[in-house]
Amino acid sequence: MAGNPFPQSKEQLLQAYRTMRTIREFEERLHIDFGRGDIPGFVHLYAGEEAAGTGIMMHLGDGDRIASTHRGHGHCIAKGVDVLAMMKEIYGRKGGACEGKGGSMHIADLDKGMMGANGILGAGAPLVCGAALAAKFRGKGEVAISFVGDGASNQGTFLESLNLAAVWNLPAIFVVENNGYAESTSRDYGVAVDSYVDRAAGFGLPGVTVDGTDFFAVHEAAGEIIARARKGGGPALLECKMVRFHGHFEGDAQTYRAPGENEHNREHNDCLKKFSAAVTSAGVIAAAELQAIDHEVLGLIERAVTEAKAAPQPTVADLLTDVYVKY
Ligand SMILES: Cc1ncc(C[n+]2csc(CCOP(=O)(O)OP(=O)(O)O)c2C)c(N)n1
Ligand SMILES: [Mg+2]
Repeated sequence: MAGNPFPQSKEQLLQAYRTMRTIREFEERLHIDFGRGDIPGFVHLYAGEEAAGTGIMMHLGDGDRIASTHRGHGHCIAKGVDVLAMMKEIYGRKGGACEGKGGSMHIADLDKGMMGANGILGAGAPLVCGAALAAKFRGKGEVAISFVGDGASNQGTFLESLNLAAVWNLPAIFVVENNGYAESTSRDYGVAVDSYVDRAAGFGLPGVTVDGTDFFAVHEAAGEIIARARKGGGPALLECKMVRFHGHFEGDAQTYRAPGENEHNREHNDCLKKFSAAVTSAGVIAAAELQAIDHEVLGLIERAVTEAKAAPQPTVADLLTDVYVKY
């Protein structure tokens, strides 16, 4: 094997691939199971967007906090939330990350610094200001990261949070996951500026735009922003341009897409294909090593679904537990 031309070690590259592949297979399986009518509630899939969550979260530890969105499965997996507990949660079963009472849009795991997915657009950004303020007082160099979609980036909560984070010089990072749509509305219909870097500048924050389907670009940009925030350098905005492979929600007929758009994205904008091509052509990882990971991941997802289906549903008595957080 040739030398490693990437800034990441081989171990880190394998970890990145495993995380992205786990998210992809988790989501593709949900797509199938939701279609069969096995899953209650609403489901929004992160397939196609894996490089963003993965490239960012690899820089974080459990003490760093994130606030996610309605499209949160990938953020959870990349932040280290247990995949078996996540599947149970989405199936609405006891033993789930929130004992089966939250479902797809409310997965949280405070021990992992995952403050929660969120069905309310823009709700994560103020939470992250609070978490970042606490981190600043603790003085251990922790950061807090808010994820927001291009549509939700118009919410007042998000814009106020940018201002607050800048005024207080918080170790807060705002990631705009720009997949080009808010439900069926094209981004250009709803956001006046072309670049989120300009929008960040209006609030006094530095901003960077990267190709969110390129793991290496995301990892590098996020690394710089996070390292600066850890040292007291203040907040920043990171825009990741990306594509979502599925509809806005499962069941979306996607009539707003151009003909062949999904096929084009799967062929040319697949972050996993790009990553695999880069590491194998550089001779750093053999295709067989990636295939071995694929095999393991499929086994994990199969086990997660089997365990979720076998787990009991919450009882009426469970309605009264975990209503208030105990400190
Ligand atoms: C405050 C609020 N307004 C509206 C909605 C309904 N809603 C759910 S997702 C969505 C679009 C979100 O688009 P974007 O922020 O780009 O995220 P994406 O779904 O593309 O990941 C809307 C309007 C909501 N959940 N919360
Ligand atoms: Mg969007």
